[in-house]
Amino acid sequence: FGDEPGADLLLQEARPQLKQPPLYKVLLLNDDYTPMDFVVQVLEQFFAMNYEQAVQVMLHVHTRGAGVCGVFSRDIAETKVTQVNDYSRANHHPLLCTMEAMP
Ligand code: TYC
Repeated sequence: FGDEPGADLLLQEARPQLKQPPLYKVLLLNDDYTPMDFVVQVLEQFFAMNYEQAVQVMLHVHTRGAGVCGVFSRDIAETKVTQVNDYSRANHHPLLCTMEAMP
């Protein structure tokens, strides 16, 4: 079995990592109802942005329809999406956060 794929794993040898774990963009979507200051607060709280960065991203989303909040591993991206959507719903805003695999 010496030249089968994975044979080195059966022999308990280390193999150099050929693929990095996939990365995901976390996106905010625009809507007509969520207050701008709430979106800025979300970007500061959940994405560690300073006020100036947060305003810039919020205005990008407001004018273009969607925008990137950050790029993360799948687990971290899923957690951000859930936290932002739960927080928005708890505050009765329709703000939507989603994620997208990077090419
Ligand atoms: N469009 C919203 C307004 O005019 C502001 C807003 C910005 C909402 C970004 C969502 O992801 C968003 N109040």
